[in-house]
Amino acid sequence: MEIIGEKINGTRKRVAQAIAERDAGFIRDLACKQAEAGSAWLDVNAGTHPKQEADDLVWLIDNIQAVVDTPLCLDSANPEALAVAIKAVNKTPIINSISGEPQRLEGILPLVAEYGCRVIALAMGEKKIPGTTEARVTVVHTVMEATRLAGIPDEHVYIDPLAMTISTNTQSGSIFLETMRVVREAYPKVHFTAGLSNISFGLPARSYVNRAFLTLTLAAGLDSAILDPLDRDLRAALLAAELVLGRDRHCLNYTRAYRAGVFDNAKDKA
Ligand code: THG
Repeated sequence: MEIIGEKINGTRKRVAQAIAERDAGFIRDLACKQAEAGSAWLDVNAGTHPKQEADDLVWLIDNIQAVVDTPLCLDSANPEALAVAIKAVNKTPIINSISGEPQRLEGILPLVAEYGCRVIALAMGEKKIPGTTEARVTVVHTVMEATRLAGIPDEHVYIDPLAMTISTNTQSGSIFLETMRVVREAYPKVHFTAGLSNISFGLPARSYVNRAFLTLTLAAGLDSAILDPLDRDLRAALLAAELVLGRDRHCLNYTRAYRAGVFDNAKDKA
């Protein structure tokens, strides 16, 4: 599974501060640490200042690319900011994200097609996040019709069925899994992704919920996720799940990570 490192996100207080103060060292450090921890992509979100978003994104991108060559996942709903950011990247990025919203499709799909990007598509329309599997699948059909019309291959599309917190709807996990199952049947070539930690928002001991969700969604075919790669327990859960699912040839990833100290090795010996 491909890890999309989540930490460079301007909605986080410490990152917002670093952006405002142009604290390059803080951002570069986050980029290095997430790349070292095995991120295939780094999510870049400049936060919630629409007027400054393009400038902030380019500043973030320049600083990340000064220290790592991991490709980027440009996290913005703003077509103008994305059009500027896309010119600043060294490697073809993932655009995060489109949705069923016509404005977003019209503004962002031409960019995705022109630059040959991958794109994350949220299973939601203009406003509310649909509460049922059926309604989410309906949105996915709309989005897939638009991506195909724009000439984007299905294998460049990452469907995000939307992980919503279980604390306000106990069915959130099963709606996610069921949406994945139905979409996978209709579009076998698309990828899947999720903002993993949303699932546990508002609950105590969140990391257990995140790990259970990751394990179950991996078994159901999740092949990428936006998560904290510096969470060692989460990475250990990921390595163990992929091992059990037969996706780790000669157990190399698992044993290498063990030797690198990703697991709580002391507990293992007790
Ligand atoms: N789907 C897609 N993109 C997304 C999301 C999604 N992008 C944003 C978000 N959701 C995923 N990214 C993050 C980034 C950081 C944190 C959570 C999700 C995070 N949260 C801390 C927490 O949860 O405790 C609190 C903030 C902090 O540390 O300051 O760090 O669903 N396509």
